[in-house]
Amino acid sequence: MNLTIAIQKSGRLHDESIRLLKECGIAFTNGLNALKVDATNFPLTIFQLRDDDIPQYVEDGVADVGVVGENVLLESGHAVDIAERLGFGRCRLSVAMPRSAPFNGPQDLQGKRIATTYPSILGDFLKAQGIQAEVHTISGSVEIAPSIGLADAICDLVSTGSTLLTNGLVEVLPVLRSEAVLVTNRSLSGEKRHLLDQLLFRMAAVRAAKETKYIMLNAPNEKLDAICSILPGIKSPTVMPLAESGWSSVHSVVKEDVFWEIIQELRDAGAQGILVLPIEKMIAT
Ligand code: PRT
Ligand code: ZN
Repeated sequence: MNLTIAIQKSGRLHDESIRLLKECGIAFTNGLNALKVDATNFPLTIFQLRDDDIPQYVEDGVADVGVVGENVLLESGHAVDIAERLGFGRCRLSVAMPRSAPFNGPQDLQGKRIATTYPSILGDFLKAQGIQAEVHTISGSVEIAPSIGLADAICDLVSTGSTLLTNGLVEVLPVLRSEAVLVTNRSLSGEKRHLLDQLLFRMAAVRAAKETKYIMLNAPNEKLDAICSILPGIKSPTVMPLAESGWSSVHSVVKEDVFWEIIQELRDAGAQGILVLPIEKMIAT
């Protein structure tokens, strides 16, 4: 029995979804153009669909799990669980207005016409903020709505902000931060849950590796205590003697987000010949 995963067939989330599966060691034979692709080395079948259909398919159990933007998931309102946040497809859903329009706070949206493809998320947001505005649901090219007189403001996805800029709009109010998420059907069988757990385990190892670097350095033996206290490692650093007496090599791992601070501390503590290497997979437990 295969676990089935729905991913976007083409579009912004497709390549990263495939990359995620490949990084988890999943291989496919038949071309990736097919609607249905079987993995060759893991009991997994991939369905390639329009992103908008994925929450429904996962809720109905047509696919067991799926990769979809949180924005699409929330707008759809389908009942699925989020098993993992995937860290790609990041964007925000924001209200934007023409550059010339005055905006001093959410109350300035009162009575305004806002065009969007996200009426549900926007409607909930406005309600929570106590703003009464007219939500105009349109199916695309939201950014041109103000210039053609269809709306006073828009609510759309923004990543770099260049689409807003070229249409003379400015982001005035963030509504939602979104990224791709792995969603799961709520009544997976024990067998499928077991396969999903294996997949999640691999994803965690890939993510941990991306967040961590392997570090090697040389240090005079009298400085080892100070250096080891800076480098906690998974358990503790590895210390090996160098051929030159009185010197050792120290190997450990460091978190990407504190990496530069740690390098500076290590240099100050007497470390030399520091090498930093990427880690491919990391299984910490
Ligand atoms: O064909 P299908 O229905 O599957 O695809 P789609 O056209 O509906 O979706 P697609 O591929 O455009 O986006 C898929 C998902 O990517 C979205 O649901 C988001 O979760 C995520 N994502 C991340 C984005 C963006 N960034 C993004 N910038 N989706 C759309 N945009 C659009 C935005 O709507 C606007 O038109 O890009 C434009 C703004 O980009 P910037 O860089 O100019 O700010
Ligand atoms: Zn879509």
